[in-house]
Amino acid sequence: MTQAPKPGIPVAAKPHSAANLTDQATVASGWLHTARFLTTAPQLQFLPALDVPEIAFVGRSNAGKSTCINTLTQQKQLAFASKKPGRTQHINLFALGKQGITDAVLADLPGYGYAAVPKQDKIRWQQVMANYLVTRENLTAIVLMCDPRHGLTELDEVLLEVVRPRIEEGLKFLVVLTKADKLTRAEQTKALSIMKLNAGGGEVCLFSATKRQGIDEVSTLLWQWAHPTVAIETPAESAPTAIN
Ligand SMILES: Nc1nc2c(ncn2[C@@H]2O[C@H](COP(=O)(O)OP(=O)(O)OP(=O)(O)O)[C@@H](O)[C@H]2O)c(=O)[nH]1
Ligand SMILES: [Mg+2]
Repeated sequence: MTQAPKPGIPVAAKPHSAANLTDQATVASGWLHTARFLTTAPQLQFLPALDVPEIAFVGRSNAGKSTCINTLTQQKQLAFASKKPGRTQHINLFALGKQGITDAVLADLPGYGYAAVPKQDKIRWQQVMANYLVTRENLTAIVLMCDPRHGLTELDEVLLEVVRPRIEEGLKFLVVLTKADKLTRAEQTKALSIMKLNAGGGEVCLFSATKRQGIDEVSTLLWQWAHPTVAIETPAESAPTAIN
């Protein structure tokens, strides 16, 4: 029988959930820290065929994809981040996994929507990306980076249309609201709830590389997606505490 909560004392719905989340984030963060450069390619046909889960970071140019990868992996210059939009021009793959054994891959994709890019290059890139998103066989999840000050752009919507059939088939999907440090608390809450309505069942979270916000949440999700059959052992589960 469960005890009724004492008046005035807040009771957590799941007493151990916060601790478990911290443990999971620690495991996820250690795993992400193993990231190393794997390869770079101008388009899909030059990428190696892989049989481990691949998680792609996509979004508008300058949204913060490369910075997010560097933040999650705790490495300063793994992915090239820059103030100048259009810095990432290839599909860059980073391998993850302990003891040098690759068990997943992160893909940093070039951003789209940068006005100064010549039209031909824009069209070419959109085709490369659509081709990648539709046909990359080991693609397991997509992380769409979106600056909440701009919301979903027309090209974000096009991307969502392209991947919708795969999402319906089980492809995982997360919208990361980047640069949350540029918003007030109230604006963050509002941006989060609006995006939850628009994300079509995908996950949504706030993120800031500068304020180190949302890192545990995103890391844990990526770890879970890459290891769907593995449960993280928490100290409480692996080493039962003595009952006095
Ligand atoms: N304030 C703030 N700035 C950020 C954050 N994340 C990235 N930036 C800045 O945004 C700019 C673009 O970051 P990138 O990571 O290069 O963006 P990208 O999406 O990889 O850009 P492309 O490669 O051009 O598609 C850089 O000047 C970053 O320092 C953040 O969380 N907060
Ligand atoms: Mg980049």
